[in-house]
Formats: sequence, C-alpha cells, structure tokens
Amino acid sequence: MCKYPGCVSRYSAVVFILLAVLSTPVWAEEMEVLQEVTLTTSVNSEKVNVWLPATLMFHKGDKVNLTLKNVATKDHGFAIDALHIQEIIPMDQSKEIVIEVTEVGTFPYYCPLHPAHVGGQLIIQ
Ligand SMILES: [Cu+2]
Repeated sequence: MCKYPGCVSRYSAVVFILLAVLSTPVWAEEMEVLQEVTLTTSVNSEKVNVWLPATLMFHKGDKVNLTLKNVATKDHGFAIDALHIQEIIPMDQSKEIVIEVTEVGTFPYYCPLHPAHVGGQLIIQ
C-alpha cells in the first residue's frame, strides 16, 4: 500500500496532527462565553439604594465575572438565593464574584442587609 520510503511516517504525522487538533482542550474552553459585568450601588429618585443595572441577561452556559462596586456611604450586600450567592461589600469597596449559569430562569437579587431596597433580577435564557 505504501510505495514510497517514509510513507508510513508521513501518514503517522498526519494522524498525530489530527489527533492533536481534535483533542485540544482549547476547543472546549471556546464554547464557554465569559462575560464581564459591573454592578454599582446607586440611589434612585425615591432616595432608595439600588444596584444598577437592575436587570442582567445571560445565556445558559455563560460564565459571568461580576464586579460588585459599592460606592455608597455604608455597607451593602448582594444575594441571589437560588444560586447560593450572598456577599457583603463594605462601603467604598468592590468585590468580584464568578457566576456559572447552568439553568434557565429568573433569579431575583437583593441586599441582605437592607431587604427593603429595590432589588434586581438576573434573567437566564
Ligand atoms: Cu443595602
């Protein structure tokens, strides 16, 4: 089948390259969408502290790097019960969290220190 000297080694090289390309882990990582989002404390027109933006939308499978920036003059928190997230961010500080979105749905978020604050929502499609 192989008429030329070196034919086997060329065939082996092609197989080796194909296997390397097909099995590279980079392919799997490219399927994951990394989102960078910053939520910032603010005061709305009714003088109530809120996190803005009030609605975040992602797709199932997204990995979200969320920066929680508290620019207020007291500590505030960020919680999403369904995703087991509960963070306290001291005044004038930031905290980064990573959310890996694995299910579709609407997940409300709120400040656990001041639950009366207007909350927001994470919508996963
Ligand atoms: Cu608060």
